[in-house]
Amino acid sequence: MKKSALLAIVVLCLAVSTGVLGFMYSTKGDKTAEEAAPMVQIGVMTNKWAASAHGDSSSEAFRHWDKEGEVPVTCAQCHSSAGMQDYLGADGTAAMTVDNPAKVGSVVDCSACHNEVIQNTTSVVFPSGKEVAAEPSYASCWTCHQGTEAGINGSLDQKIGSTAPDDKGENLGFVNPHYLNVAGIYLGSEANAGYQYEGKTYAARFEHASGVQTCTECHDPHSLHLADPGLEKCSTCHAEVETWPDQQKIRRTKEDLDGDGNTDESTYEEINGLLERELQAMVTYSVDVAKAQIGNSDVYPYWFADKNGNGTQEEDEKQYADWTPRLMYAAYNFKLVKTSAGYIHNPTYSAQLLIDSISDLAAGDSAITVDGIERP
Ligand code: HEC
Ligand code: HEC
Ligand code: HEC
Ligand code: HEC
Ligand code: HEC
Ligand SMILES: [Ca+2]
Ligand SMILES: [Ca+2]
Ligand SMILES: [Ca+2]
Repeated sequence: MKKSALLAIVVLCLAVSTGVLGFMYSTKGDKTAEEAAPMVQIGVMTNKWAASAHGDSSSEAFRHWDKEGEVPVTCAQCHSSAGMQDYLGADGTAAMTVDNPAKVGSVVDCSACHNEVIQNTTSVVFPSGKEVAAEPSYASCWTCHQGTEAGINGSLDQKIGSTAPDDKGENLGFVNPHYLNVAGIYLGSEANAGYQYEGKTYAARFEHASGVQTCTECHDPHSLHLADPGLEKCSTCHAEVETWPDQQKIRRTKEDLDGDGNTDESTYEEINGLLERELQAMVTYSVDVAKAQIGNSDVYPYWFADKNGNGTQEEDEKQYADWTPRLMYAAYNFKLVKTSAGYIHNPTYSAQLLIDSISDLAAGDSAITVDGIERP
């Protein structure tokens, strides 16, 4: 038997025996058929979940703390089911705060989403302090997929303090928005996940179209794949979509977001073009203003001192240290958009954050231009 299947059965037995799922189905009457139907459904959900990233007990997202022996309170909210219940107050502790470290070895199991608190949720609080009205069907997604930082009222403000935009300072360093902050990107200025520059206005949530608005209208909450009928649902309105990854071919709007003169590109390509252009601007600025070239990589520490200027990290090239406020804002927005599939969850907000980062770098370095870019 596969390890994941075994785990699934253990979790299911635990869940049912401790009554975690009890509130989902109150068994009325004594007809066996009536009682059996929910059990079959639970089995189907369990199988889908066991094959998903949430049920993958070997993943780094759940194994990272094995050596320490416990998941600390600052991480447990999203990396352990017990931590999530502690955060929600579903375990009898205070709500909105994780009171105890969690045992290692747990995943995002049934009880993370199926509990009394989630079932009665009416709003979710984001790292910026913004509280946004939410329904139970996606409140759990928003609670974990909200990152650990805010562009406004977060560590960026604290670290930068009154340092001038192009100055270096002792406290400066990369502020990491963390992974898959999809709810933050999706909500735009309603959650302030991005660093929003003064004097600019930002898009609110991505008002997409009926039936593809919320997390769980698009994602099956158990398999995490696109909910049945999958990409066919997109085809009704986006004829260019036939099979995966055709969602990356979608285009509705016409602005030349990345300013490369090509307006026939897909939204995915425009956002990628902007990411490339922003990275290029960061490199130029780092050489001209910070006097030390920066490089980007997908793995920790994400930003390194590119001493030989070849764009890749060599062994002797350590974590980047020559930060200025402008470079910090740009690096924060870059990682946020890059790791949240911004093109699909909120293309307008994503483009605005990247474009304004490029404009701000240009204000500090006349070698950088925003030529051709059309801000949506
Ligand atoms: C608000 C929710 C939240 C909090 C709090 C949080 N994380 Fe995460 N973290 C996530 C999500 C969601 C992912 C999924 C990443 C993925 O699938 O790539 C993740 C992924 C990770 C990963 C795996 C990256 C990989 O390579 O797959 C590590 C390591 C990690 N987080 C460390 C931490 C640490 C350390 C803390 C505490 C200081 C923490 N996280 C706090 C939500 C959170
Ligand atoms: C990431 C969150 C999440 C996890 C983990 C999760 N579920 Fe669900 N589940 C949901 C959501 C959301 C719904 C749909 C509820 C709604 O539409 O209000 C749902 C619906 C269900 C339903 C159908 C109920 C109905 O009325 O249609 C069953 C049965 C179910 N889940 C069982 C499980 C089991 C068993 C597990 C663990 C193996 C599990 N779920 C794990 C979020 C989750
Ligand atoms: C208790 C925290 C928690 C909740 C609740 C939660 N997630 Fe996750 N989610 C995570 C973590 C942690 C990962 C990374 C798991 C891994 O790497 O195996 C993840 C992974 C994912 C992935 C896969 C990403 C990838 O890289 O393949 C998707 C999609 C996803 N979640 C969507 C959702 C949706 C939709 C909901 C709500 C129904 C939800 N999540 C609720 C914590 C959570
Ligand atoms: C319009 C449908 C739609 C909605 C609404 C939606 N998603 Fe997605 N999501 C997608 C598609 C499609 C992808 C795959 C994008 C790709 O890989 O090109 C995706 C990818 C993801 C990923 C993986 C990102 C990665 O880089 O691997 C996560 C996590 C996720 N979505 C979570 C959520 C959460 C949480 C919500 C609600 C705030 C949400 N999604 C709302 C369609 C949607
Ligand atoms: C009911 C019709 C409808 C369905 C179904 C639909 N969309 Fe859309 N989509 C739209 C409309 C209308 C827009 C333009 C919205 C706007 O710009 O305000 C859009 C815009 C988009 C964009 C941004 C395009 C741009 O140029 O900015 C993406 C990406 C996208 N949809 C992906 C998807 C995916 C993936 C699915 C399937 C999971 C899907 N859509 C399903 C109607 C739909
Ligand atoms: Ca608590
Ligand atoms: Ca273009
Ligand atoms: Ca190098």
